[in-house]
Amino acid sequence: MKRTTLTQFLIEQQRKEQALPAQLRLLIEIVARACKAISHTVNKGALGGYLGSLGTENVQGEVQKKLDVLANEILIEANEWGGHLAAMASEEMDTIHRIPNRYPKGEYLLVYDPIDGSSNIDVDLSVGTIFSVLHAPEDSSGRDVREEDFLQPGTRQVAAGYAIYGPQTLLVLSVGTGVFEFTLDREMGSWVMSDERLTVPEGQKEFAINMSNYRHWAPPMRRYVDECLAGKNGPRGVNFNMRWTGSMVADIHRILKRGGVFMYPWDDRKPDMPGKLRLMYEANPMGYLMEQAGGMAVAGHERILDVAPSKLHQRVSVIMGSRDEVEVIAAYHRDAASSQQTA
Ligand code: AHM
Ligand code: MG
Repeated sequence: MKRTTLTQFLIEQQRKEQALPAQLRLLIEIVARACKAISHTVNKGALGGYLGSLGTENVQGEVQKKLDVLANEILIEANEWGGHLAAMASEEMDTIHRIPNRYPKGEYLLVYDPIDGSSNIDVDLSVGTIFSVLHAPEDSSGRDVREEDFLQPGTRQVAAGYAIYGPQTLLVLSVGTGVFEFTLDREMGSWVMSDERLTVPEGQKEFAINMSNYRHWAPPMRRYVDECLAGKNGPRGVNFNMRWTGSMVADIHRILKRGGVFMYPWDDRKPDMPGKLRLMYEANPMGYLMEQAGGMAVAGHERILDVAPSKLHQRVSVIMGSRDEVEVIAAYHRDAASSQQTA
């Protein structure tokens, strides 16, 4: 079997597809290298003293795990000297991280969730790193990058991906020319392509949602899940399966490979919050990958990538996966919205 490494793939994308400027290629190589280091740290677990919480909270009031903070530092150290970034931002930092003046600055903004699914770290379930890349606005050159410069809709992403630290360590990536998967070859220390041009299958009757929140959901979500649970004898006329890992990367990866739908909708536990998951470094990069793989990603009836962010850590309702199922759920949201209008 011909082995294509990540480096070869990126060079080919740069040459043939003209999809990849040199700085963006460097950025992806560096993020991929940092993910190798994070994978090594995740693997060491208790042996490295890396499990457990730090006793601190991030800006969103969530308890930080040691690995959240460590992985965040690994990504900063790997990226800040390369000359490809104007600034970065992450789930674990209150505000943006500017590139220190001792390093050259580049044209890209990197936004990431260093460890997604943190609650799974200590029980040895899959976790991952999610990242999204944007262009710094043209008018930001020659001045300090500001938080507002990051507030661009997901349609403006030029690349996105995730690493998943599971039974295998994988990197799943898109630079706007489809979705490609690479497996970490630990002996060689390289990422080797293991799946190309991923397409989200349709017709898979499987949904992923935290069912314990059922009583808090809005009517269109309950309608959809009720119909799934009713199975063969219900309105859908078919039995559904359910899976929930509690790590978005793991659930999304399964759906990219075998279809189905992932949902973390708005609920009334915190009615003023549009959802639990974060737009800029969870929903947008995953939505971009889904769309690049032929799937669909909505926040109800609105496309996630069209949502205009008003703050860095903005949250959003998330429904994404196989086009056929997401369309059903989006239609239920449209129905509910139009019957509210006519009431
Ligand atoms: P995290 O980035 O702090 O780990 O939070 C995000 C995670 C997602 O990976 C997952 O889909 C969701 O939160 C799980 O939430 P819950 O614990 O409510 O099921
Ligand atoms: Mg997360």
